[in-house]
Amino acid sequence: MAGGERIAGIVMAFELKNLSEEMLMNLTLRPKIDFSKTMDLVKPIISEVQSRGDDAVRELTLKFDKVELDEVVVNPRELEEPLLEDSVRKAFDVAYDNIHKFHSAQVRETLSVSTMEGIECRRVPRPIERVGIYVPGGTAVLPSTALMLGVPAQLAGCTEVVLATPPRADGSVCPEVLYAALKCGVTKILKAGGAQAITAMAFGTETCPKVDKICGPGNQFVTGAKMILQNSGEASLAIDMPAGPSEQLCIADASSKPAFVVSDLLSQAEHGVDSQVVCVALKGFDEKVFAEELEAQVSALPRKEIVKEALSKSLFLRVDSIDEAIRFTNLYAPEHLVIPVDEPEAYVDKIVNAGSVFLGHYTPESVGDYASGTNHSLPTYGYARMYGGVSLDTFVKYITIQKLTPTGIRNVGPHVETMASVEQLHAHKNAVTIRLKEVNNQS
Ligand code: HSO
Ligand code: ZN
Repeated sequence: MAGGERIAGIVMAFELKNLSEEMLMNLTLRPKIDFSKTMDLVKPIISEVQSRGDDAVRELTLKFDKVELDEVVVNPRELEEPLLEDSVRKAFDVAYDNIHKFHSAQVRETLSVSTMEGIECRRVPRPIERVGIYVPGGTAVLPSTALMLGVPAQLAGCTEVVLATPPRADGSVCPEVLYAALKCGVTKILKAGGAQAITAMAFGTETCPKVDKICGPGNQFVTGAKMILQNSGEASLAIDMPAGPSEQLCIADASSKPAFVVSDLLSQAEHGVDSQVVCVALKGFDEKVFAEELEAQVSALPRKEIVKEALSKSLFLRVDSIDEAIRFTNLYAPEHLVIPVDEPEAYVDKIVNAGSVFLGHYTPESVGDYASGTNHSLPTYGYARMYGGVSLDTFVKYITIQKLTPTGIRNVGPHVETMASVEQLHAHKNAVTIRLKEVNNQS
C-alpha cells in the first residue's frame, strides 16, 4: 500500500494520521483466503469417508501423510504409557493444573428465577455428550492444543471425547499428545488429520464414534471440512468457530522494551507464513532499537524463513494517542492483543474486540499459549468481533426448565391467551383457558 516504508527491510510502516479512512479500513482486513479451491478438494474427501468409512480414512492417510495405519482409532488407555522426560512431564502437569483451575472457575450453577409469583424458571447446564477435538500435526505438532481443548471437555463432563491428530511416520501417536489425552480423560484417539479426520468424526465410521461438535484449529482443509459439514443437515454437527491464520497486535509506548516487543511479535510470526503481526507504536517508542532487535532476533530463529515471510505482510503503525491505538485495535479485532507498557490497565476498559489480552512487561503471549491457564484456541480473522475463545461453555449447552403453580397460571395465563389470539393460534390459547377454568373453579 502507498505511503508505507519498511523497517529493517521487513515490516511495512505507516503514520495512522496520514491514512484516509478507506486506507485505514484496508489495513484492518486480513489477506483474502480463496476457499473455492480448498472446497473443491475437500468435497470428494468428505464423500469418500462418508461412504467408505475407515477404509477411506486409511487410504487417505497413506496418500497425504504417507503412513500405513493398522488401527484407525485407538483407546488411549490401551496404548503403552508415553515415555517423557521428567521436565516435559512436569511442564505439561503445571499447564494442565493451571488450565484446569481457570476453567473450573467457569462452571456455572443452575440458575433459578421467579419471574412472577407462582412461576419458576430455571437454566441448567448439561454437557454436549459427544465431542471431537482436533490437534494439528504438520510443520509443528501442538500437544498444548490437546490440553486447551481436552481440559474444558473433561470439566464439562462430555462422555465421548474423540481426539483426532495426524499420526507420526511410524503410525504412532505423538507421546506428548498421548500424555495430554490421558490426563484429560480422552476416550478415543483417531489417528488421522485433515478433512478425512473431520468427516470421520462428523458422520462416524466403523470404529470412530459420531460426535455432535468439533473444536480445534487446523489447516485450510480442516477448516473447509468443518465449514461444509456444519452446514450439511446430514451430518448434524456444530463447530467452535471458523479458524484463520494466527495473529497478534502489540501496542508499544515509550515504556516498552523493544527487545520484548520484538520477541512477542516473532513468537506469533513463527506459526506460519500466513501469520499476521501488527505493532501499534505510540510516541517515544524506540524504533531504532526495535529495527536492530528485529534483525538480530529474526536471524537467530530456526524458523526464520517462515518468520520473514509472515513479517513481510505485517504492519507497523505509528499513532499519536492511546485513543488512536485503541480505535485501530478494536477495528482490527486481533486474536492476541499484547500491551507491554507501564500502565496497561488504562487500556482495558476500552478494549471491545480481542480474543485474549496480555498486560505489562512480563506477560508474553507464549504464557497464554501454554501454561498460564487461559485458553489458546481463539477467534482469528476479525471474528473476535463476535466470538470469544474456547471456554468451558464451548462444551456445554443450557436447558431451560419451568414450573407454574395455580397462582402462576392465574398471573400469566390471561396475557398468554391475549398473545395467542394476536397470533391466531387457538390451540395455544386453549391450553391456557382449559387450566384457568379449572383453577378459577377451585378458588
Ligand atoms: N498461538 C497459537 C497457539 C499455540 N502456540 C500453540 C504454541 N502452541 C494459537 O493462537
Ligand atoms: Zn503460539
